[in-house]
Amino acid sequence: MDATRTDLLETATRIAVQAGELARTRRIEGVSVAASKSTAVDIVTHADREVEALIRGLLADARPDDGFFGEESDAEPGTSGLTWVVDPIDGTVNYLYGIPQYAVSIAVVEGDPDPLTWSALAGAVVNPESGERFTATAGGGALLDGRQIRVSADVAPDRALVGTGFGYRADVRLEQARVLVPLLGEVRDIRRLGAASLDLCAVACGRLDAYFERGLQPWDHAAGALIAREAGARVTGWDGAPPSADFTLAADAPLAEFLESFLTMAASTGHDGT
Ligand code: LIP
Repeated sequence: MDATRTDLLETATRIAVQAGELARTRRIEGVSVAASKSTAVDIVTHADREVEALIRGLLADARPDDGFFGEESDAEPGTSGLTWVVDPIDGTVNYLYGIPQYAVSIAVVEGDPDPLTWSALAGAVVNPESGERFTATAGGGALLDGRQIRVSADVAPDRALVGTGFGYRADVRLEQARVLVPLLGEVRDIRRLGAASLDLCAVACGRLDAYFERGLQPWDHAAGALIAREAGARVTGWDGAPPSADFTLAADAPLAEFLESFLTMAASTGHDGT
C-alpha cells in the first residue's frame, strides 16, 4: 500500500530529528572543514557529510524504492516516483561558527527532482539547537512543534521585516546587495539569518513577514517552501513560477506582490541582485 502523506511526514520528521541530534553532537565536539566547493567560503564540514550519510541510510531502510537528492552526495533516482530532497545542515557557515541558526531539511517530492516541476508532498525542518520542528504536508497545513502556524497577513511594506541572503561568490554578493539600498527605505528592516530553510519557516510562523533570495539550491528551499505555502504564504519565483535558483520569494500575497514588483523595478534599474 502506498504511504500516505502523513506516513511520509513521520518518516521525514523522525529522521530529521535523529540527524539533528548527530549534527548537534558534532557541533559540541568541534567542527572542522572537510573541503570547499564553489568558492573558498562555500565550505562543507565533516559533519555535513556524516549527517547526510546517516539520513541517506535511514531513508534507504525506510523507503528503499525512493530516489535521493542531497547536497553532499550523488543523486540517485528511485522507482517509486518519489524523491527525498535533503540538506543535512542548512546554514553551514552558521554551523561552522557556532551560531545556533542551522537546520536539517528533508522534503519528499513527487516527480522529477526539479523544483520547477516537482510536487512537494511532505517536509520537515528541524533546528537542532532550539529543538523546533517545522513540518507540513501538502494540503495538511503547517505546524511548529505540533501547533498550527500562519504567515503574517496584511503587513504594510513599511512595517515589513524582510529576510534575505547572499551567495558564496563576492561578485554575486555585491550585485545582490545593490537591491538592499533602495529596499531599506521601503520596509521596516532587513534580516540575514543564514539558513534559507529556517528563513522560509520564519515566514510561515510570522517571525519574518517576507523572505527572498536568489541562487538557492533545491535542497535549501524544498521543505521550507512547502511549510511556508501551507502556512498561507505565497511562495514563488518570478511571474508566478515555482521557487528556484533564479528567485525565491515568500510572503502573504499582497506583500509578495509589492516585493516582486519592487525587486523587478530594481532589476530594471540595475539593482537586481543577480
Ligand atoms: C545556505 C542558504 C542561505 C544562503 C547561503 C547558503 P547552505 O545554504 O541556506 O540562505 O544565503 O548562501 O546557500 O550552503 O548553508 O546549505
